[in-house]
Amino acid sequence: MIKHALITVILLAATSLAGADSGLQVSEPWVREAPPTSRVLAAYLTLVNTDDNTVTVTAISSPDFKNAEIHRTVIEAGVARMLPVKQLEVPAGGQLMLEPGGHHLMLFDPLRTLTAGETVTLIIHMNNGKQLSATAPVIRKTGEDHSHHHH
Ligand SMILES: [Cu+2]
Repeated sequence: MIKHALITVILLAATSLAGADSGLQVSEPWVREAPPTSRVLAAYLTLVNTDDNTVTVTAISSPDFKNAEIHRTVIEAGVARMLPVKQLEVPAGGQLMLEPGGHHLMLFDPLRTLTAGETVTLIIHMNNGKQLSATAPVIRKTGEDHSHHHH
């Protein structure tokens, strides 16, 4: 499918944007498509640290939204709740996944309508002052409640 090929190209482009000197790379960023009236979207990605030191991510922002927050989903007494996360530590030579049911990025108040196939720019801010940008495709996922989905 042409659409699928396009998404693959975007993913490759996002990967090649990785800052060689920041020690951090972004793998497979994506944004879950939401109904057009939705003011909140969720984004997921994997942060890969190729450096010898821990890299601390202090924020992830997007010029396509008014605001963004890093969250963590926790289950308390059988109820899923989301807690804001101040920073993410990516271990040296390791990775940290933002995925459904775990850490994720909440994007608030989109500045344009984002349907599947469009892309969102994400900026990863590190505590060393460096930034890394990634292009995340908006993807339609249907079916089960992914907040309770496990691989
Ligand atoms: Cu959240």
